[in-house]
Amino acid sequence: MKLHTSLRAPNPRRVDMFLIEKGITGIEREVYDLNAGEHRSAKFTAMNPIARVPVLELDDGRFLAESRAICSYLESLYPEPNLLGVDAEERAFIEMADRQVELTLLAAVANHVRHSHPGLLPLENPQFADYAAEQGKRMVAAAALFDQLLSKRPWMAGSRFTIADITAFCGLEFARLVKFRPADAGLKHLADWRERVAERPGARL
Ligand SMILES: N[C@@H](CCC(=O)N[C@@H](CS)C(=O)NCC(=O)O)C(=O)O
Repeated sequence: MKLHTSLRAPNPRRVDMFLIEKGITGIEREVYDLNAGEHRSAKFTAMNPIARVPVLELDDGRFLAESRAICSYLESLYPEPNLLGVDAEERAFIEMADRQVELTLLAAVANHVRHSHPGLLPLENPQFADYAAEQGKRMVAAAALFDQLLSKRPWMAGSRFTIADITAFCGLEFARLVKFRPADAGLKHLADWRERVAERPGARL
């Protein structure tokens, strides 16, 4: 297998953190410079027509895109430690939590950063300030929502660390580019959770 990826981007980071948490090593990597547009090359879009990283090249020559799909595939090959759920019920609830984190928090962070940070102009051109501002509000609202959820449970999907925590952590790390930090926003439960995740090996990228 070979991972086609990039540095400092939240979705590639989700897969990298997943790999570390599961102790999976030895996967070859090819790193693309997104700001230089390397992922828009004919070579890359032949692997993933929507020109997004990460992409996992399988040993049979097929290309698997989408961070969550890549993680699901890797979990089927390397079941332990389990991060996606041990039975149908737990898998469904972890997927629910992960999708809610992705579609609210991570999406709002990504849209806000992409439309407001000058360093993202090569990827998001034109940038729309009004849209950035609205997405910034949604980012804060989503963070507040998960802060409330974490007052009732220790981890994003319930009682144990799962892929939903990886998705949320990678989203919040990307938000640091616009200086958004749960602790500064007074979101104590989210800040405490973030500190616990930051101590994990997968967080030290
Ligand atoms: N839903 C996709 C999103 C992938 C994605 O948006 N990747 C970003 C980096 S975090 C990217 O490739 N951006 C390139 C671009 O915007 O041109 C996934 O989960 O992998």
